[in-house]
Amino acid sequence: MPKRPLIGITAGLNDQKKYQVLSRYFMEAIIAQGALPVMLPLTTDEDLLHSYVDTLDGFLFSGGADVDPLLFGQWQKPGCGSICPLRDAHELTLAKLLLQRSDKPVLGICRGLQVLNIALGGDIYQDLPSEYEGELIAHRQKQPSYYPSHPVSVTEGSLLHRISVKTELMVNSLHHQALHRMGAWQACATAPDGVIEAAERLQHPFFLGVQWHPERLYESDPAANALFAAFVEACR
Ligand SMILES: [Mn+2]
Repeated sequence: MPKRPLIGITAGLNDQKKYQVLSRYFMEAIIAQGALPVMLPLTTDEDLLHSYVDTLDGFLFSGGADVDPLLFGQWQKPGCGSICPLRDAHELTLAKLLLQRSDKPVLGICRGLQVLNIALGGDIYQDLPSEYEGELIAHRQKQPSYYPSHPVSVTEGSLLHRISVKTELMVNSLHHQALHRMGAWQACATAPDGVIEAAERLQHPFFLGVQWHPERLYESDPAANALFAAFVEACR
């Protein structure tokens, strides 16, 4: 049996702040590609996180609560949702360590995309419906979460394009925040209303984030499956 790549996955806290919580779909999507998911403890200890970065083969920044706007230089606005300061600090510390090296593939999903953008010096809309300058389509879909609800157009020649082989993808949409000012990476997919739906870092072999939830799509959608397959392959 080939060795399974070890993939660290960030997790959140439950409402009572007692248990760490992680949607099972992230772990199942990683297992489906022959890799071994490792749920990361919510720590800000740099030594401990260094050990994880050294030991594990890749890192998935998963979905979850909103990021504290103070971390990107804004006061909290009324539309901002619930915040987990410990998770913010944990993930930003981990992202900073991962940006210092290029041998550890990174995939961000939903909040994960947003956290990576903030780690790269960018910011986000705290609440799209109350802040977006243009006319929005629905990004909190009414369909079930495993159902694609809006298209995204993918930048030709991008890593995401090479993986998904298409310049238009149908994706699910379960977010009210989104990238605003870009950090030190490139947008590589946008929704019809102009909302940025994916980004990647060209200096890095695999450093990619998507706003949608491929972990709810991969069983039925070849492009979502290809995204996890390419991520795990990069981790081998
Ligand atoms: Mn969307």
